[in-house]
Amino acid sequence: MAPKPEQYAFELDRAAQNATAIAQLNLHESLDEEAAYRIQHEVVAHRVARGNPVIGLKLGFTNQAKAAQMGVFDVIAGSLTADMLVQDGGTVFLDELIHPRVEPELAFLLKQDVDLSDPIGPSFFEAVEAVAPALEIIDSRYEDFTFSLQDVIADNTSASKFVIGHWVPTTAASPDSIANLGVVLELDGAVAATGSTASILGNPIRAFEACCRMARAYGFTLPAGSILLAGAATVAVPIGEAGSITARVTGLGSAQASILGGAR
Ligand code: OOG
Ligand code: MG
Repeated sequence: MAPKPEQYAFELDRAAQNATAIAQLNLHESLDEEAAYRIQHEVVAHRVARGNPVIGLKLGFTNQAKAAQMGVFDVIAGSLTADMLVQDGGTVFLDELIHPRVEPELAFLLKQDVDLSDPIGPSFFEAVEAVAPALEIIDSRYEDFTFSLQDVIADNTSASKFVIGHWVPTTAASPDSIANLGVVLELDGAVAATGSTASILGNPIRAFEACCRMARAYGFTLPAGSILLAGAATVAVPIGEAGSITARVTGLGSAQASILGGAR
């Protein structure tokens, strides 16, 4: 008999807690995306039960190069919990992670609850109070960082840690202001990847719309104060033995973290 969703959720949560990879679940053989999101919500419920509330929503595969890197082309969403947030300039501890990779991203801060019963919803500038450069550290709980769409959804989209730089208020006066900004990812001060915010769904403003769409479809909420991660602006880069990671976004600033614990 196939394992129950709560068994999959337990296994994925334990893999994250123990920083030990598990074999790929191959959920695509038996489950659709909706069922995979139900497992994800159970995985997140374990974290919430340990005192780590949900503080935001992240998107994955909003960038073509990144999607091609993993061979998965549908936009996915996951929950960000309080224990995942690393202060800007703070430290990421490798002993909590399996095989982490880092991505430069853009973050949005919601100033109002998004009413998901309204099919049109607020515009980006109505809902988003500020934008910030961000780093996302992803860490698939599957061996070899290999998964199907359903597998990565159930694994809370590999969400692991994230760092937010200084928030910059959005101004309705300049709707194109974040549409095409240069993005650089640095490991130990050396350029590891470059891209543009334009590679995030053609314009990162669309990532806000995608958050609303995914929230409606799969039962996420978007309360005021939520942090949204728009998805990577470049491919993900293994952290390896790097001692520091930095994302720089032209005109917005940077997000940075130190890495401690040596390579695993
Ligand atoms: C899934 C997460 C992808 C992004 O920004 O595209 C993601 C993965 O690649 O493990 O966070
Ligand atoms: Mg990401």
